Amino acid sequence: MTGRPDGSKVWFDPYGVLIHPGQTVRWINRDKANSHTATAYAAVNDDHPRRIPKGVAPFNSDYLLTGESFEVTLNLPGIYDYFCIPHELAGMVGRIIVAEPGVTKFKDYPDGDLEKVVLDGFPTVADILAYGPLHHKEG
Ligand SMILES: [Cu+2]
Repeated sequence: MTGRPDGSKVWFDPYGVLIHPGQTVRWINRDKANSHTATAYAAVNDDHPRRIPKGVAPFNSDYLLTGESFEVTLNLPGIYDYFCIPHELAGMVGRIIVAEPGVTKFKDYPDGDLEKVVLDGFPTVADILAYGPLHHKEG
């Protein structure tokens, strides 16, 4: 989690990652100007549409102050979309793909239930599978 020193822009870096089942993802708030959350798309998280695999317990870091961190271990293959509670509508969202080695295709979630600024914030499944960790071009 990071952002400009004046807080005018915030983002997850990387905002797309590819891991294998059983690996752990850790978010660290490296933004000196803002608190952030890493919150899975799910009904229990502020009534959001579910965008994590069926059967997985939705995660929510709650607010992380500068220097604080949160981690989850993801065992089930699939797409895990998450957002930052205060900055979702600023496009602060991210995507984790959990895939067995060699898997090259996943069914994406329907777009209709999210606003365009949010959808535009996600890296594509194809890019994550092709390039691994994805970083925004500019801060
Ligand atoms: Cu945030």
